Amino acid sequence: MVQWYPGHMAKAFREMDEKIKFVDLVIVLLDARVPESSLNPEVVKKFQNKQILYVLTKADKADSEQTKKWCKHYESNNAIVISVNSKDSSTKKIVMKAIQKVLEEKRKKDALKGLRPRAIKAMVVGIPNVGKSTLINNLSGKKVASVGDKPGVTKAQQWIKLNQDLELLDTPGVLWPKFESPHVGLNLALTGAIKDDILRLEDIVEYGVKLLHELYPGILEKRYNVKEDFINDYATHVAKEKKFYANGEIDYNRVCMLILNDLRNGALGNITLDRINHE
Ligand SMILES: Nc1nc2c(ncn2[C@@H]2O[C@H](COP(=O)(O)OP(=O)(O)OP(=O)(O)O)[C@@H](O)[C@H]2O)c(=O)[nH]1
Ligand SMILES: [Mg+2]
Repeated sequence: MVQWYPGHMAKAFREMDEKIKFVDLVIVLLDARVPESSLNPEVVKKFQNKQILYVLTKADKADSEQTKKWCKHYESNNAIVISVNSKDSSTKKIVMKAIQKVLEEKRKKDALKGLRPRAIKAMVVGIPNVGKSTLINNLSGKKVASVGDKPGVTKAQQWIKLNQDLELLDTPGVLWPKFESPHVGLNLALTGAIKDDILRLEDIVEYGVKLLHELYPGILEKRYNVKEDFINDYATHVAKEKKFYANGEIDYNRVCMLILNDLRNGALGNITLDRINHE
C-alpha cells in the first residue's frame, strides 16, 4: 500500500479545524503545473463556507497558456483566482489586492452594521512543497518561515503578523487519503509534492516521459539530443548520450534523476501537466 498520507499529515489537517472560526479568509495554494491534481478535495469541503482566495504558484515554471485557461476555469465557479511566482517582488501587491477583493463584500456588510474593520486573519493551506512558506516570506518582506525544495518542511502551524491589518497562518502541507486516479499521485510525485521514496522512481519517470511526449512532443528529444524511439527506450538513449553507465550497465537511477530534476527545475521548459477536458 502506497503511504503518502502519514499520521502527521492527518493531524495537520485536523488542526486546521481549530483555527477555522478565527480566520476571515483561507488562501488555497495550487501548483500551476498541476492545478487540478494539487486541489485537495478535502480542503475544498472543509472550507466550503469560508471566503477563499486561490493562488496558483510556480506560474514561472508553468505553461502560461494553460495557466490562463485554469484561472478562467476556476473563476467560472465564482472563485477569485490569481497566478504568481511566489519568489518575485511584484507578487506582494497582486496578492494584497486579491485579498482585499475577496473580503470586499464582507467589509461592506460590516460597515453597514457599524462594525469597524479589524485585522484580517488568513490561513494559508495547500499540498506539500507548493510554496506556502515562500509566499508568506514574500508578503512579510523577510524570512519568517522555513522553506526548502522538498515536501514536509513546515512541521507546525505558525502565526505571522505582517502588520496591524493582516495576520497569516502558515500550515504544514497536506495531501488526502485516497487519490481519484493514479495520475494524481504520479503528477504530484513528478512535481515534488510527494516524498521521493514513496513511489518507484522508474515508475514516476516512465509516466512523466510518456506524458511529456504526448503534451509537448519533441521537448525531451531536444533536451537530450536524441531522435528515434525516445518514448519506448528513453533510458538507453539518455544513458548513451550522457554516458550514464555503471559496470557496463545502464545507470537507470541516474537517468531517472536527471529527467526528474530537469522537469522540476524548469530545464525542459514551461510545462503544465493537467489539462481541462471540458472546455
Ligand atoms: N520557481 C518557483 N519556485 C517556488 C515558488 N514558490 C515556491 N517555490 C520553491 O518551492 C520550494 C518549496 O517552497 P516552500 O515555501 O517551502 O513550500 P511549502 O508549501 O511551505 O512546503 P511545506 O512546508 O513542505 O508544506 C522552495 O524551493 C521554493 O523556493 C514559485 O512561485 N516559483
Ligand atoms: Mg512550508
